[in-house]
Amino acid sequence: MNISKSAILIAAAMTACAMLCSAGEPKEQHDQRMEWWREARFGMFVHWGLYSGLAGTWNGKPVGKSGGMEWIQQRVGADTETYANAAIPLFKPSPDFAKGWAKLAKEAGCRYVVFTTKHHDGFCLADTKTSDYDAGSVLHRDLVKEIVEACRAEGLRVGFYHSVIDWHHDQYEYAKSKQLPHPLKGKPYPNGTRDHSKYLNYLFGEVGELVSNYGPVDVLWWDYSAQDFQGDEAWHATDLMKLVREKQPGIIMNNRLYRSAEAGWKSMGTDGYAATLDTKYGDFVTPEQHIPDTGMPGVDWETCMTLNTTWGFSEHDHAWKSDETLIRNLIDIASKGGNYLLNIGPKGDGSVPDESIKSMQAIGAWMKVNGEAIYATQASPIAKPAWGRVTQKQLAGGAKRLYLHVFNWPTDGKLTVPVSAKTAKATLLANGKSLDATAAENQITITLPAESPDKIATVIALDI
Ligand code: FHN
Repeated sequence: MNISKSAILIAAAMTACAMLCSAGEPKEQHDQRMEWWREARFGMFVHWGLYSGLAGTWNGKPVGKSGGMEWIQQRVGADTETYANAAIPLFKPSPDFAKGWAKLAKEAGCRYVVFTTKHHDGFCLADTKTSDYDAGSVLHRDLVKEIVEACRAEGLRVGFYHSVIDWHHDQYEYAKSKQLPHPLKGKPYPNGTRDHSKYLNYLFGEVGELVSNYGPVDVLWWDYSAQDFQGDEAWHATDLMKLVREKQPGIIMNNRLYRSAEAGWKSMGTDGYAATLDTKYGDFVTPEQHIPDTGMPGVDWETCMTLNTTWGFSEHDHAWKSDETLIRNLIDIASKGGNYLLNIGPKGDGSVPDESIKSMQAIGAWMKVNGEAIYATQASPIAKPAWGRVTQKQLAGGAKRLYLHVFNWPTDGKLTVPVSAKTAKATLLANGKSLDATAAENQITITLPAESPDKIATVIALDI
């Protein structure tokens, strides 16, 4: 068959295209950049700022018992001056607050920490030249520097959360979006007409400092866009991401400068996530407060979640998730090939609520024994079994190791795994004790001890 020269050229071009992530980055380079993040599986989110000192209380009364108290300015409809006058006196970071965070993250088994350099209220934790609504002007400290140094001292990767929404800046044109929140939403601009491009100059300046002044930054966690205000129109997103990548070539960024199906969001709902991502919009999709039922095959994704119901500290929110829920969430997410970014909301002095410390330490105790079954694993090769979840690793020589995370211990002492294999070797991960495993046609049956060693999740390593 005589294949025309142009057909060969077209096929070659298509192959080259397939090898490139749509942002023009070769696939192997993209995979290499994502490698540490994909292996990490578990990070600590930190929401901390002026709202933390208010602790969900305004004029001596609880603003609410649930929901994000980092939104307190929006929830009470305070302008920036009223909010700042109430909040600043209560925001008194102790000298070594950041070391406490970093030690807790390390103890929990987290591999990276993402913290709020600026949330929607617009207050910057950095000592920035771009604003006097910052820790440098108010506290004569650079809190970003303190946190980065503490995290690095514990060998943790560092991520900057940065809100593009800004309730402080007097040129931020909040009227451009009906969907994004603002304390003055629906009201005329108090300072007359606004010029959003001036806000963008500020945004680029502040982000430019963050990616220039603190050494290698591993993650930039943007937050957030709406369908009616996103991307280049809202944030000059293409140029903003270009600025960041030029300063930090290895950085990993989420998709939240955009909000569209091809950027991994189907709707305004935080559950409207799509397992599609053109990487020009970012490197991972960010399901919030939920775990996609079958994961998000084909894209990198990270579920972010609170320990109770609020991201920022609230003295009224006692709806703490159980250790079982948190550990099984981590396993569930890893079994679907995702990352878990679990949030703490420190108080106004930077101290971490006792309940949060206990939760993170409980996860750490489980990870100390079973971390091998989470770190650097891939999604399960089989559908979710009734007894628990599965993660996997490729072993040298072509063998495969399945990690069987058993939540529901079989009463008859027999665990069936629907995989076919010629040989099977099973051990309890915690102590290396061998277990009897028989390989049949399409399943392997493992004989278990009468009692489950770990009531939350016992891990069996099955080599096939
Ligand atoms: O509005 C924020 C919220 O306060 C919090 O920071 C979460 C974390 O993912 N992001 C936005 C809501 O989606």
